[in-house]
Amino acid sequence: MPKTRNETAPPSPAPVRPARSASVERVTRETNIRVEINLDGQGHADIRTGIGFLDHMLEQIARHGLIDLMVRAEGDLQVCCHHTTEDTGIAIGQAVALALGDRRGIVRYGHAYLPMDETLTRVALDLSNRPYLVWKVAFPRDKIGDMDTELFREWFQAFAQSAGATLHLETLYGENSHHIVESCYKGLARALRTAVAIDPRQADIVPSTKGTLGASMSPGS
Ligand SMILES: [Mn+2]
Repeated sequence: MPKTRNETAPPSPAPVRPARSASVERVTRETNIRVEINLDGQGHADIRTGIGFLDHMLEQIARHGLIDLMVRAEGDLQVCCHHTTEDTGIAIGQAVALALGDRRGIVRYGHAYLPMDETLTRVALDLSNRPYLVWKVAFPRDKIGDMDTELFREWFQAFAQSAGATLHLETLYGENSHHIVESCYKGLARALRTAVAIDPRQADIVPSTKGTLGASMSPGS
């Protein structure tokens, strides 16, 4: 008896998930920002904010998060770095939230202990759609390059708010301000990499007992 087509057909391949990508354009009287993100990328960074040190930090998110990230920012740097810093946090957070969609299948939680020479920072992240920042980071110096170190809290607050993330950062010890802030961005990158990953055991499930992590969810999930 001849074999049927089904008996000889190779097993069908696992369905391929489309890459989770998004783009955001955010224009105000203070800044003009464009962001493109691919959460399933390879860590490619193409960042130009007009602030060299901020570029260096945002590149860490891409490289250590395995996220492809393009950022173009034209801000009122003649005023100071404040608006450009804060608004890149908003726009990158928005892009992460858009790319995550209904957050189905994600691991949701991520954390990292990030050493950098004498500095150790702990980052814990919940992509809960419940924005909250805990910031226990202090800098010995007021400035790094052109940037006031107090601006980094603004960046992480803006990111947590617009990404819909509960985000806790604490520098446990450290002396060099450059290392301290860089450990925060690298720690965020590592925590994000874990939290946005698709968990194969719950790939079609929204990881909440409420059944939703969507934008219109009520508090308490
Ligand atoms: Mn550095």
